[in-house]
Amino acid sequence: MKHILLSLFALFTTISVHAEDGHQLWLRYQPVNKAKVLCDSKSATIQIAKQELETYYNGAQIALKLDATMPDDDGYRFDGSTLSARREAGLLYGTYALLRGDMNMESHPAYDLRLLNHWDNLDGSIERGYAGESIFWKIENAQLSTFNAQLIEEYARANASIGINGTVLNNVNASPKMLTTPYLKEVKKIADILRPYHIKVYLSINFATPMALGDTKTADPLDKSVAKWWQKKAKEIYKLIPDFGGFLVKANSEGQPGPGDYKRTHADGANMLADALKPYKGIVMWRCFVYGANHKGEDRVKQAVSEFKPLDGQFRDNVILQTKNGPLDFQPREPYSPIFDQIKQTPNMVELQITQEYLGQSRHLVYLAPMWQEFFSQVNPKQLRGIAGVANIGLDKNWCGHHFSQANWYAFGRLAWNPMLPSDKIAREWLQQTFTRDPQFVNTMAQIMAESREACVDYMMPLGLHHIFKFDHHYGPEPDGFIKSYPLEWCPVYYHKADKQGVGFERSSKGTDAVSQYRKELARTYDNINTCPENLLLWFHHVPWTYKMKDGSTLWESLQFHYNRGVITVETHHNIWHNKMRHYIDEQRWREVDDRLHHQVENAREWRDTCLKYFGQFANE
Ligand code: GCV
Repeated sequence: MKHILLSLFALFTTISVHAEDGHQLWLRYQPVNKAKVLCDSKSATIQIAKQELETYYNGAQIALKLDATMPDDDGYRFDGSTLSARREAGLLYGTYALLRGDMNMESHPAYDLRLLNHWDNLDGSIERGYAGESIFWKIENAQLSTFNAQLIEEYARANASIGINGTVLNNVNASPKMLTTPYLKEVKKIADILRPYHIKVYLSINFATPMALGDTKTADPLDKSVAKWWQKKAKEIYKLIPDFGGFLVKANSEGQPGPGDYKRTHADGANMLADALKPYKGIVMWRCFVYGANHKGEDRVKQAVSEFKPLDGQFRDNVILQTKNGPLDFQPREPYSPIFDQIKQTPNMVELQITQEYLGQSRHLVYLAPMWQEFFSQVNPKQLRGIAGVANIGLDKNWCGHHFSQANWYAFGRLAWNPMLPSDKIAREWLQQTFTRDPQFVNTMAQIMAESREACVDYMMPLGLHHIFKFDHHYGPEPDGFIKSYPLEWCPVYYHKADKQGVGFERSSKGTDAVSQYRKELARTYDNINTCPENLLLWFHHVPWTYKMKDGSTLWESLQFHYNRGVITVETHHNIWHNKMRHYIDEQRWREVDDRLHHQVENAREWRDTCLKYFGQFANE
């Protein structure tokens, strides 16, 4: 820790004259070096808190106190002179709250589980990563090579500063190698660095690992040799990492192995793993992102409920179901996943995607907090056990590829702590810490951030259109996309169903009846074309081109309006940044953002032109 602070200090002294590369994220505190910090404990966590406060706190004196009467583990209270918490973690979170100028005297997290999910492969590549290679995994000369320990500590500090307390270190499309001893030893080294920052490590596992490694003949969860293998493996893991968090599992989904390969259920599979982890208090996070297996042919957005609802109540108490916010796949706008209405006895976690797979990746400025808040306005945050975010972090100097993509990492952490925090407040907090406190800059950019997600929906897929991306890499439009050898659920034409009558997917009671998976009042609202919110119209209905929208325009006119509005909005954003924002901040970051905004405008125009040309063929027939 000491060396990080010293090197950061050295950096600060040169910052004012040199360009900034964004590596410091929102942690650009200026050293004050005047606070006296009183505390008894010498633990590593307290030492971190102490050093941060001694260096950066702008008060004369502060005491850190462990207080067993505090209501939860991670919350903190500050009375003007003493920062109290039940555990050291709370003191650390309170420290960072003070440093960001948060005057909230008492704060408690909504969830115990606030996790990042890294889709990092063991060869260093990252699935849906747009900011360079993995910070954890690297192969050199065909050998596993170790990570940069200082970088991992910086990562830990950044996460602790926003309250994240767990991380899954590898891709859900997991390699069986992950659980071999050389890799587990690396995991132990990472866990040792993260521990003082109160971040637990978790691993994604490949369900067929024992068989793939040649240790068992099958991966059948009801086979004794298989269960035994997992128990032994759990013992090995916990010997190395006593506070290991548990497993994240993608099973029988997109080609991954799972209990279904042996005609067993997801509950059979999850419970077998849960039993292996139970003696050590480990958990299993079992993903509900499944389609194309048992319910092949059914509307894809219905399949998770069809698969998991009959299993509700059959899971061990250390299993949590982890489900994406929407029923399809991290689209710019989706209704929430009805799993959250249907699964009542098993704890649920929501999985959000910080990396912008479908929202312009790290090339578009799209602030995601408003989208996540839309989810929390539909699904009561209190009914969830935890929250996971698919990380957008890589080896790029600025961690996230786009300077403004850092805001999504930051916002995820802040919302995981308190899902009710307004997205505008988070944006302002982040802008002030990351760029400047100048109110002109902050007001303007907060406004741009607030508009950015709706602009993206407008220029990509307005009015409930979805999944009309280019194949595989999901960047740019391909509304005519159809590949015969691909599953239909990967083809854009399956989703928009444009023909000369209209456009949209009929999921009402007249169609696939996906609406019936929602709670009653909403099911009724979505079912009726006249009450269905217009921003989800084509998600739930196949709508005639001449359909009259609420403002009197036809559907086709409205579609054109939205695509054009999206483009105009990002053109305006770019103009403002280009012409007005330069003198507020350092040249390097200004230029890098400017380049990306320029590109974003071009890409938005491509979306508009391609989609309107394609849909126009039908609409104007
Ligand atoms: C990790 C989508 C993505 C895949 C991802 C998958 C999942 O299909 O395109 O890259 O795989 O979701 O969440 O499992």
